[in-house]
Amino acid sequence: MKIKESELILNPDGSVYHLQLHPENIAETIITVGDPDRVSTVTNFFESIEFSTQKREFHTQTGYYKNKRITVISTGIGTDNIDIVLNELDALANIDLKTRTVKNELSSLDIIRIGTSGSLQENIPVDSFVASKKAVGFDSLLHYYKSEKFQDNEFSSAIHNHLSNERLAKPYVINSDDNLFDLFSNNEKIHAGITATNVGFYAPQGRVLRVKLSDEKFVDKLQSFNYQNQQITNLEMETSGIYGLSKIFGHRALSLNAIIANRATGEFSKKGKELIEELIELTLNKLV
Ligand code: R1P
Repeated sequence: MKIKESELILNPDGSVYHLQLHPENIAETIITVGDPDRVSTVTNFFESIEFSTQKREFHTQTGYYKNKRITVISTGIGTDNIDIVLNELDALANIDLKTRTVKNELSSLDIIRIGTSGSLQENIPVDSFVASKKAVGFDSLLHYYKSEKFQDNEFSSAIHNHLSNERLAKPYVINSDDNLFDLFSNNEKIHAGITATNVGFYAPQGRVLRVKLSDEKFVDKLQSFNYQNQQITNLEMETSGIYGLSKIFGHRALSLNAIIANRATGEFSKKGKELIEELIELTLNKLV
């Protein structure tokens, strides 16, 4: 079935609408970062860059690291942007843009987020790393997609009951790709974690500057949640969307977090730039 022009929007040059990419511009391994400037922090490690473009917050470069072709793309902040990036990457991989039809043979991408995050637990200190085994999405993105079979409903009910706040939608819970997770789990600096994703940086992550929160105990409750010895380790703004849409589309995803703040102790990293560079180099060397 042909997908209408209003649904799959292409630019006059045939590239996908927001990312401004053609199918040949992307590799099968994709690294996502939030900050457009972080794209070149990653590709500075590359031997060569074959392609670069930027539209809005979506900066993309494709090149080679130790002979492996990798695309690095910035998503900007939040799961609303993740909806755009994941759908357009999937369209590049799995839709014939000329005929506007889904390809008969679908392909899977490896999608690895390298981002920053705040730890919720004292034992996950500033300047460490978290690989997200699960994502808990408070953002509602996945509720718009048919996705029930990919969700961990028991975990989701447990956290929803623990938070006991009827204003909040029930969070969706999605696992990382097992193989990608295992690749990063045998490193002593990387903690295995459960990452909560929310729609904002301030009240949705329990930060108070000038006005009160609707639930002053939101972060306390996230910190005290314990389900079958599993705790929520960190908070950020993209992982659940990446995990949810990757599962639905048949891609493999992993989120790697550089812990730059600790919400339990109030500390903030003094070497954020070096920390993210260390995580980038570690990630690239695991992927080759
Ligand atoms: C907020 O400052 C941003 O930082 C974190 C959050 O998820 C949010 O995008 O990740 P990045 O450093 O990858 O952008």
